[in-house]
Amino acid sequence: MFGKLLDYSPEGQLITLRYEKQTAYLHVLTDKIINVFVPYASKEHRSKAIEGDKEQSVSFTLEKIVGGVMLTTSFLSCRISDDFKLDFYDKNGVLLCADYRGSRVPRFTIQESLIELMKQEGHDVHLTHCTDYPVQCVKTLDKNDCIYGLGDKTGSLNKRYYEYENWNSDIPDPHEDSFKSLYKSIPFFITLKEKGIYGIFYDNTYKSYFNFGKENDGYYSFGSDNGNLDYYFIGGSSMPDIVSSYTYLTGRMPLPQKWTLGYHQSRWGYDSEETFRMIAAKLRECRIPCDAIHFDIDYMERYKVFTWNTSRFTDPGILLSDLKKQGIKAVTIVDPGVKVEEDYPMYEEGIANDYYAKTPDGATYVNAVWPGDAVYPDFGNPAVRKWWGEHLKFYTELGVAGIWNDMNEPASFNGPLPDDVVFTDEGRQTTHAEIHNVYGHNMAKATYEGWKALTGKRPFVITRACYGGSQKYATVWTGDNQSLWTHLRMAIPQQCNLGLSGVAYVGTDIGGFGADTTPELMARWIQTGCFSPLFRNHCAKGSMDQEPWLFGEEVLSIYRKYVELRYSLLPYFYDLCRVCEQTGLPIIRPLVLHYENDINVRNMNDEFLAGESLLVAPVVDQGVTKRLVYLPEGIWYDYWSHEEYRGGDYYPVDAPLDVCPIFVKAGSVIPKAPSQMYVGEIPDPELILEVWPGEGSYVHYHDNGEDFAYREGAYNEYLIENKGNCEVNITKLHEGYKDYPDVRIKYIGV
Ligand code: MIG
Repeated sequence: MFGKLLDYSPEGQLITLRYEKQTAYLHVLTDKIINVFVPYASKEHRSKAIEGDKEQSVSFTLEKIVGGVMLTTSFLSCRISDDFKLDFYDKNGVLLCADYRGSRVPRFTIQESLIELMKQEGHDVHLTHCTDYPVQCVKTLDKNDCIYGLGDKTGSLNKRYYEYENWNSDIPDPHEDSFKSLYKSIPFFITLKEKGIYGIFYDNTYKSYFNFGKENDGYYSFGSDNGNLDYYFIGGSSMPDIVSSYTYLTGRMPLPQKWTLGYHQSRWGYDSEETFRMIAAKLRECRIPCDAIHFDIDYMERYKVFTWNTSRFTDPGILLSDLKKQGIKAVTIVDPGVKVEEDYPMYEEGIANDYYAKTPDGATYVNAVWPGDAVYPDFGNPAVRKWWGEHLKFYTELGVAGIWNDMNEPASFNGPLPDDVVFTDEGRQTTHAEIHNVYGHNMAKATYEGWKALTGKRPFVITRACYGGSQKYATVWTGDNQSLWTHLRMAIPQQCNLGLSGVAYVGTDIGGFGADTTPELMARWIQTGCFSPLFRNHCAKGSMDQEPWLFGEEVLSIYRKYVELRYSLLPYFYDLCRVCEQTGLPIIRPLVLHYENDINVRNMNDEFLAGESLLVAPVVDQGVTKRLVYLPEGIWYDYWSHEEYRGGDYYPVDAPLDVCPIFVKAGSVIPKAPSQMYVGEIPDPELILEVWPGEGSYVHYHDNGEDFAYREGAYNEYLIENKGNCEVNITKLHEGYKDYPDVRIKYIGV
């Protein structure tokens, strides 16, 4: 395809490779990140994920070798050969990743004669597993390679042997392991080898395909329908190092407001002032801590965004301020689809300014969503983002505290948007085919920036659809799951892989969105869910109510126990957010992130870490009251009984309905808060430091939890050294905020 390498020329850190049939580029961004670029569609990268110049000045060498050129940084080498074959090596010369040179051979073909018959019965028949895409890259796989990441895909943690597609999709059917796409497209994956590790960020927004060894055990491929071959090869010394480089490239979750880490109550179907007042009152009556109630589409006037129904709500401003007095904030849903209706200002203004997507012949493109016929704001246009952002004033003025962006795949009720619908990509005209996977990203960006400008506070934006890099703007949830045990189980690898893909602020609908939950499932879901950064019970209209008090006394008290656990751990979660902002490390982590050399955790689907100190092994199966827990190397303590365990082994652990097995790593310091009904109920709470046996050190972060003053230094940072034997040293690493009124040290296990 490329032919022979004719010559190569470096210009700064960009190397132009001239081949017989095509020119390609390698760009050394850092000693660990090399961009590979073949400009099939455009000379520019046009990345939506990466903002700003990520090149750090580093030295590297280029050396002519037999059959090609060797590029070497202090961390990586890349052998560049004819036909644009690239082979990456670590700094010791160990091969990490080679381009595949053989011909493609499917592991599986189907008997021709059966195809028609199978299709008639409705089977999904693949004629060949060797589809070629216009943009494509095939790389070798070693026997024990495991693959992680790729965002919100269903199925297991390890993506080896599976295939996926990136095409943001709103699929209301129960999400299954075999689904190729869901709402998000995050083309980043990490390959963990027996020895060695690397990541690849394939920055292409068109419909993309990933086949991780399903076609053939010896190679994997990624490709797209259109666009450039534009990927970043990321080397690193460990998985955290890779995640850190990926988030250096695409951005990190900014520190959220503290209250957003509290409990959220939601339901599609809360549709009147009385309902919201009743829910708030019930939460308080049942002593369930809660910081927010979500307003789903029924608060609007006929599903028109930027309106509020005034027959079912006498005065939303008063309602919201009454809720706020109880410590409960309002988060409102805002969908992208704008109702086609004369005299509706959003519609009229958008039409007058040409702010909606168009058909190829220049008419406004109309499809349908909740409000009926609807038009799609062209969020790739900066003027549209600004306009939308300014309109958010409607919500800020009423006292709304956060925005929940839904349906932004974008979803459509009248069939999918055709590929050729015309959108804008910044200054340039483009098509739905290219913009689809970043539509949610651009909407979240509009919401984030608009909200920030209006309030000066850290915006709380939730989005359903996103692309790589959306973590800079929004929190995500995994969309319409169902009240199924399989979905509770799936939530673990799904959130872990989102975290490895840079999206740290994640959650699933606790209790399940569709279908009806059972008391037992609810009890188990709250136990896992209380570790999700986004901690929200939500369910669908048409399914049974699932507020915590509807399952009897036993479940209510279990529910309360875990919401209280979460509230006590808020300083710890907030610290994890700070770590995430600085390093990109997620909050919910698969064990493999910290124990990558332990082969027992490479396929660990039913345990996870919350930060480095807590290991959670929830029950995710009906009727189970005892389970096997694997603990990686080191000493661990049962959170509840303080019993000591030696890591590197499996242990049977009791888990009656009210117990979620949790283990604390020896030497941990866990910062905790006194119990509160909402963040800020106690204006200036004390800090409780739980000090576990063993030695270790911990950095605790403290600020006002709301605005951006911390970026000017208004925060405190404390280094807490656990010296073992009930000895602790606290030093201030940074001072710019008030101290705690009191710091209480609780030694565990003495
Ligand atoms: O077509 O707004 O995923 O959380 O409750 C359904 C109604 C639209 C889908 C979201 C869900 C939300 C629901 N929405």
